Amino acid sequence: MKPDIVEREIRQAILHYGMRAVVAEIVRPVLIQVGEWWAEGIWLPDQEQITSEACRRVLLNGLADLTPLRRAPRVLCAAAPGDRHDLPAVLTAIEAALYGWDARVLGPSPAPGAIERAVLKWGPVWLVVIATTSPKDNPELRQFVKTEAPRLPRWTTVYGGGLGWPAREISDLIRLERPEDLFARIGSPPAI
Ligand code: B12
Repeated sequence: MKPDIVEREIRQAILHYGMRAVVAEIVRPVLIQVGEWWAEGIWLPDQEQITSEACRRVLLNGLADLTPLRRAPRVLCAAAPGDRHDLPAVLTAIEAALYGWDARVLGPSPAPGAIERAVLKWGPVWLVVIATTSPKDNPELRQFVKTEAPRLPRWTTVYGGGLGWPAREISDLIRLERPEDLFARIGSPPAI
C-alpha cells in the first residue's frame, strides 16, 4: 500500500465526513485491523509501519488545524516513556481538541523526564499518559510510575490508560480511566 494514497484517502474522508467520524469509523478500525494482520503474520512490519505513519501524518496535521484560535485551557496527551505508540495519544488529543481544549502531544517514546518538564513548561490542567506496550516490552513504564509521576505538580490531574497499562501498576497519583468515561465527565473546557 502506498503511503501517499493512504494519506490522500484519509484527508478526503475528513473533508467529506469530518474528523470525529473519520477517527471513529475509519482510522481506529483500520489500526486495529492492521494490528491483527501484523500479529497473524499476514502483514509484514514494513506494511504496518508505513500505514500507521501515513495515518499519523494526516492526524498530526488535523490536530494542528484544530488548535483553538482563542486562548483555551491546555491538556497534554503523551505516550508512556519507552512506548513507541504515540498514535493513541494523537487520537486522544484530537478528541480533546474537538471538545475545545488546546491539546498538545509529545511524540513517540518520550525520554525519561520529558513529560514532567513539558507539564512544567505548558501547564496543562490535565495530562493523559497512554501505555500501549505492556511493561514486559517496556520497562520504562514502571520507572515512570515510580519516579516521574510522583514529581508531577498537583495542579495537573494525571490520567492513565491504554492496552499496556495493567491496573495493578497504577499509583494513587494516576487515575485509570476509559477514554469515553473521561470525555463524558470532563467534556468541554470552561471559558477563560
Ligand atoms: C501502529 C502500531 C505500531 C506502530 C506505532 C506507531 C505510532 N507512532 O503510534 C509501531 C510499528 C512503532 C509499533 C510497535 C510495536 N508494537 Co504495535 N501496534 C500498532 C497498532 C497497529 C495500532 C496502534 C494504535 O495506534 N492504536 C490506536 C487505537 C486503535 O487503539 P485504542 O487502544 O483503541 O486507543 C484509543 C483510545 O482508547 C485512547 N486511549 C487508550 N487509553 C486511554 C485512556 C484515557 C484516559 C484516554 C483519554 C484515552 C485512551 O487512545 C486511542 C484514542 O482513540 C496496534 C494494534 C491495536 N489494536 O491498537 C499494534 C499493537 C498495539 N502493537 C503491539 C506490539 C506488541 C508492538 C511492539 C511491542 C512489537 C515489537 N515486538 O516490536 C512494538 C512496541 C515497542 C515499544 N517499545 O513500544 C501489540 C500490543 C500488545 C500489548 N498490549 O502488549 C498490538 C496490539 C498489536 C497486536 N495485535 O498484537 N506498533
